[in-house]
Order: sequence, then C-alpha cells, then structure tokens
Amino acid sequence: MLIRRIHGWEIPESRVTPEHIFVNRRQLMGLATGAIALAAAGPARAAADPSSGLYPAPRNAAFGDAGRPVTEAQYTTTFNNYYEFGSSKRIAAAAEKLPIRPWEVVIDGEVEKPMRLAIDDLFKQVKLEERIYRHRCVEAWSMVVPWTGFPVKQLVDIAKPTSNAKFLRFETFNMPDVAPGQKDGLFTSYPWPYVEGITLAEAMNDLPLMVTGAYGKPLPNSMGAPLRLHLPWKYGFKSIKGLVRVSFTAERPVSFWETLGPTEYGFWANVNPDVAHPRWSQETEQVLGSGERIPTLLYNGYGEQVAGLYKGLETEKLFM
Ligand SMILES: Nc1nc2c(c(=O)[nH]1)N[C@H]1C(S)=C(S)[C@@H](COP(=O)(O)O)O[C@H]1N2
Ligand SMILES: [Mo]
Repeated sequence: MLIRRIHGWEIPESRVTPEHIFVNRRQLMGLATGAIALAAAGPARAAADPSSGLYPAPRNAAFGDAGRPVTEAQYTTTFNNYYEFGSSKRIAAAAEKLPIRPWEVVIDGEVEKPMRLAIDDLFKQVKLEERIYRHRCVEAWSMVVPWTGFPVKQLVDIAKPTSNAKFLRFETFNMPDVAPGQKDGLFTSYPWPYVEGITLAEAMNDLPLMVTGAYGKPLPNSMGAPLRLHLPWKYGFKSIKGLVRVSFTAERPVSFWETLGPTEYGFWANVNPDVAHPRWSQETEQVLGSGERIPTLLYNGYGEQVAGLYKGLETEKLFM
C-alpha cells in the first residue's frame, strides 16, 4: 500500500514533460515571455505583505550565479510540489488561501529557552540577503531561483541550543481546513504535518538558507511563504515549506517521506547522479521552463562547500 501511494506521487518524466510541451506551445503562440514574467512576478498580495519593505535584499555574490539561467518566476511559482494543497503541480491558487499573517514560529527542544516568535519579529532579528541557488527535485527536474533569506546559522544563534542538540527538526503547518491535501480519507492518510531534518553540523554550514522571499519579493504561498528551508545540495523534498516549528533534538528526526517510503527517501538525500532512485535514474535532470535535459552534478554542484560534512559517514545511505 505504501508503494502504491508513492507510485501516485513521483513520476518524473510524465510530470515534467507536459510542462515542456506547455512552454513550447506558449513560445510557438508568439507570446512575449517578458510580459508574462512581469505579470507573474507582481502578485497583488505582495503589496499587503508587512515584510515587503525588506525587499529587495542585497545579493550575496559569494554564492555565485548558479552557472545557469535563473528560471523565470512564471514557471517556479506555478509548478510546485506542495502536498498540503494536493498532489498535482498546479497548487498555486489553492495555496493562496493559506493565511500567512498572523504567523508564529516555535523554536523548542534542546534549547536554552523555548520561544514562540511572530514571523515579522523573527525577520527583525536576522539579516536578509539574496542567493541564487540551483534546486534539484528527486523527480529529476531542476530550477534556479534567486532566493532571499538568512543563513540557518542565524536561526541556531537565536535558538541557543544546549550541548544535547544534534539535529534540527523542521515542521510545516497542519491546517486541514485550508489545506485540502491534509484532509485525506480514512485509508490514505499521510503522516501530517510534513517534517524534515538536518544535523546541527549541516545547519552550521554556510549553504543552508531559511528562505523568506524569491525574485526580490516576499515568497509566494506556492513556494512556501512565509518561511521555508532551502538546501541546494540535497533533493528538493528536504527543502520544507510553510514552517511553523524548528526543534533541536538529540535523536535523528524521521521525515514525512521517510515515514511513507523508507526504501526510497532517506534522511540524508544528498544529490548524486551515480546513485539511482529505486525507480528511475538520477543521471540527468530536466530544466523547468526550457525543458532542456542536462547532467546532474554530485551534491548538485556544491561539493566544495559540503562534501566535508560527510567524512566518516561513508557507511550511511548518504544519497537517498
Ligand atoms: N511542506 C512541504 N514542503 C515541501 C514539499 C511539500 O509537499 N510540502 N515538497 C518538497 C519538494 S518535493 C520540492 S521539489 C520542493 C519544491 O519547492 P518549490 O515549490 O518552491 O519548487 O518543496 C519541498 N518542500
Ligand atoms: Mo521534489
């Protein structure tokens, strides 16, 4: 039964290919893509967002330009995995119904003092910057996004973990009344809320980003507003959206997908073209928007920054 559910989930080619066709059709129709991009980049909601004054944040050039074109917002904001709102990629309209203010984030577990922060108060305690990162979904499609956010390190500083803390456990909202995917039937319930985890050592690396915005604006709901994680060297499912809680733990957290399909989705989930998913190859990826197929890189090309984190862990399943 588990496997059947997973089957319904990740079918990389069939999900991505229609997008490619869709894109080409638009181009064939002679639509000015620039005009579409402008329209898509300016959602009406952004004006009312209390954090909109924080944008655009300065770009941190130390993280480069991804070496590939930035994927236009018209694609990344409308082709999303966000199972809380359904299992198709077209959840953007449904996600707009998520009330993102007021919004609180709880920091608890192995910390000096647990706290509950209003999201805009949290934003006041951190320094936002823009970073262009590659994103590689386990389904073998990819994108490049200029994210705005703050290093996970800054969150660790705010939390003040105790010496018992070894992991960070991230949790998404659970609101079945607004998120139809969380209202599953009797025999098909997912283990909501969505949970993900990383080690404290990973959290202290320079790369992981707490994301608050994209394309120089507050995040659209479809991409995980008001707060999500981005881990550019790991498969996309680790980059959890709609965060309401970060807990510091002594034990390794078990993630949402790991609970559903432990033989397919593990804790580490580092990108590796040479380690196939049990049901498909990870050698290449299809670029969202252009539809181009390109080789996948070890650690999604971020090995220089993160490979050292995994020294001595070679017996672990690092790449699933
Ligand atoms: N809460 C939550 N976070 C999530 C998901 C989800 O279904 N729910 N999907 C993951 C997957 S599989 C991917 S590829 C990315 C997609 O992020 P995007 O919609 O910004 O492209 O979000 C990840 N974070
Ligand atoms: Mo994904």
